[in-house]
Amino acid sequence: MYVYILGGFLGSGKTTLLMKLASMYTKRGLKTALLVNESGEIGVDGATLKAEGYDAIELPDGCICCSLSGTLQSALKNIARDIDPDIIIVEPTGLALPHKVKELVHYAMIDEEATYIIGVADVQRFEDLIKKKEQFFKMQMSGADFVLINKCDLATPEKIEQIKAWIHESFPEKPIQEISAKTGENMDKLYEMMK
Ligand SMILES: Nc1nc2c(ncn2[C@@H]2O[C@H](COP(=O)(O)OP(=O)(O)OP(=O)(O)O)[C@@H](O)[C@H]2O)c(=O)[nH]1
Ligand SMILES: [Mg+2]
Repeated sequence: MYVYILGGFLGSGKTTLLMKLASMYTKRGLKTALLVNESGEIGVDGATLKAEGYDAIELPDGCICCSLSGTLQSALKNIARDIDPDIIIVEPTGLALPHKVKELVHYAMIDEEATYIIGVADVQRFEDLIKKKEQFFKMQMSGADFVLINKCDLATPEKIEQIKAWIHESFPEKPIQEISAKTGENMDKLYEMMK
């Protein structure tokens, strides 16, 4: 069982990406369960995800990396026991610290093969976020196994390169990939990275 945690600020595109990944894995015959701690604009809730045919659990309001840590852990255990998926994708809120979520996953699950954090950065709001919350952004990305620059359909190649360079300077060891979770651009490359 592989666990993917989508880490990124409010509105960066985590839910959009979650839906794309879920459909990609399901099409490839992998049983995928979704765990969302949603506070989002798109408002995809557990019921919607279930209606789309996914095994989905929606966690109540609150943050799964702090006040809801116990709820997260029991949800993970229930998913493993009742659904036994190949893949679990977890979307914390945009204010959560994904490395804390990862620690909780480790404590909760004895049979997970690997847990990865996918960092999601928003090309459109990048400069603004760095201006206002640089430290928080760095903390959110610090545990990421790789960083996605999302919404690349909205930016020029030069802009994308600038952001890539900035992220590379802060995290030289992390692979960086630009994608559009909306149009599906480079999702094939992401899939390769996730294997
Ligand atoms: N153009 C474009 N818009 C995108 C892309 N990904 C997400 N969006 C839009 O950005 C907005 C926020 O996307 P969400 O997927 O809800 O972002 P989120 O990270 O789940 O948001 P929170 O759960 O509130 O933190 C929505 O209006 C999406 O349609 C993208 O690749 N390109
Ligand atoms: Mg969301």
